[in-house]
Amino acid sequence: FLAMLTSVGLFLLSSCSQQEPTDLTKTSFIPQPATVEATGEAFNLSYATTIWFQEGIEELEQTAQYLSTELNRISGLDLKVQPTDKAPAKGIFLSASDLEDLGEEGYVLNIAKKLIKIEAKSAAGNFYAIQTLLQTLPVKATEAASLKIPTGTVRDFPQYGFRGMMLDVSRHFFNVEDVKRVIDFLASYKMNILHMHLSDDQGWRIEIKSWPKLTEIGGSTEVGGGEGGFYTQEQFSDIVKYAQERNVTIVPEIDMPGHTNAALASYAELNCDGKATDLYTGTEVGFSTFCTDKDVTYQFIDDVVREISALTPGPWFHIGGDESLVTEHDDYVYFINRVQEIITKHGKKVIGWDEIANATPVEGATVQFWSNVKNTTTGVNKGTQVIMSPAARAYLDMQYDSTTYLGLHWAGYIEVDHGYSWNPATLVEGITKENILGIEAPLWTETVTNIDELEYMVFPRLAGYAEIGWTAPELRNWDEYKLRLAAHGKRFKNMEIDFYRSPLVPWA
Ligand code: TNX
Repeated sequence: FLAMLTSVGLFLLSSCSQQEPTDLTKTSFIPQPATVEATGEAFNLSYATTIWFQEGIEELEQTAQYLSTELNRISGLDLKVQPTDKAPAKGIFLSASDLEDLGEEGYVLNIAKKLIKIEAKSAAGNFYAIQTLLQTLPVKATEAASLKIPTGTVRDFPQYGFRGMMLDVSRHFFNVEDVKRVIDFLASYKMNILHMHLSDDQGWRIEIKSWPKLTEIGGSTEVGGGEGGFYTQEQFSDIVKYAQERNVTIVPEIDMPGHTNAALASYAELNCDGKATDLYTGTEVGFSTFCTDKDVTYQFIDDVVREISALTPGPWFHIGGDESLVTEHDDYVYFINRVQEIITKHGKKVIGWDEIANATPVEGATVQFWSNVKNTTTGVNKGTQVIMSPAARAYLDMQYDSTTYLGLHWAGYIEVDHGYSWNPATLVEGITKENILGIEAPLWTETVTNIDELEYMVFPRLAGYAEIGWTAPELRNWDEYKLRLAAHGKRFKNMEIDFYRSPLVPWA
């Protein structure tokens, strides 16, 4: 009854009040779209609005359902989803069409008085148009009047196809619910990758049925000695599905041959001396290594890669490869080359931290630049693509300034403007846009213990990384961006995000 009363109330308000002129170009979109044109009128969202999708396209039905859930949450309305074989006269219409100039992920969002029409080549494009549309509305309907959507047209497409964040669930464990919340954050800013750092010295976080002690022992603790945790394969599949429904691809990482103490503590045979190590709950790096000349090591990796690959429909498998400080150089090269063969055999493409460039990258391999320019340009010279994650600009675990109570600062402080004001295509000499797959902002969690702390390090910087990955550099500048970001402060509050209120941003 209450819901009915609210809907009737909203309807009366929106249909009786005077139509004031609107200006779609004044909406604070993040990421900033390629073009926005305003026509000054309003589309009224009401109980009578139907969400249509082009008949016969299953993915569009799923996208339409997503829109309906989001709009229903915002408005309290109960909007119906319906297939149609021709363009309707009113409502919201999701459709597939060949917009060649806007690429795989581009879209056109046309908002008229009676009809909101989305055209895109893919369901992903429709999904991004929906995110743009949702940013014209409040996160929660606190004022009914704002269920008016300003009319106009947005034509839009991303600069890079890989727009990601990494979450380290090894140093501190984050449960399924936390991970889903992170996926929602990514989706609302048109990011499409969640890289999950699933293993490290301090914890092994994914069930491997053929090697059960990995989680039994290796998953039993975390930094600081807490109880750790892990995802069962069913839970992990649930995360993958949730991500898929939001156009986010999960990139699983098993870090090796270093950063492997949790596995070495679980199985004695993975150690060169045949003795299991002790569990580790500190924060040192670079002290562990798999035994690179034992067959069992590669049998183990084959099993792990096979089981995880079967759970992840995305094209990539991240093999880590960073900071293997106690692995001899030749052993490292031999190891990385053998592991790449295993990844390839299981049908996945290799990603590794920039150190893997020192081995022989396989066809289609990508190096993730985090600190070493020489490694990265070596990779490019050997034919790899690059993911840009420069620690001094894009590490979400770096402190904002010297007063930040969480995080590290080995790569410097990253205030919100510093994190925003760089261009992936010009940051490193010799690495240009053609070499770059995209950008990723990693959150290492040595100091980050729960979802509130995660939010504080991630927000508001994540919005900036989303914009760097999406928006053309000539449309980006800090002085204008900070005003749009300020407007998003209200969205963060309504989403109950515990964000850092940077003094550089004039929060609304
Ligand atoms: C370096 S970045 C690491 C991680 C740490 C991080 C802390 C990288 C590839 N390795 O093991 O967690 O610094 O900022």
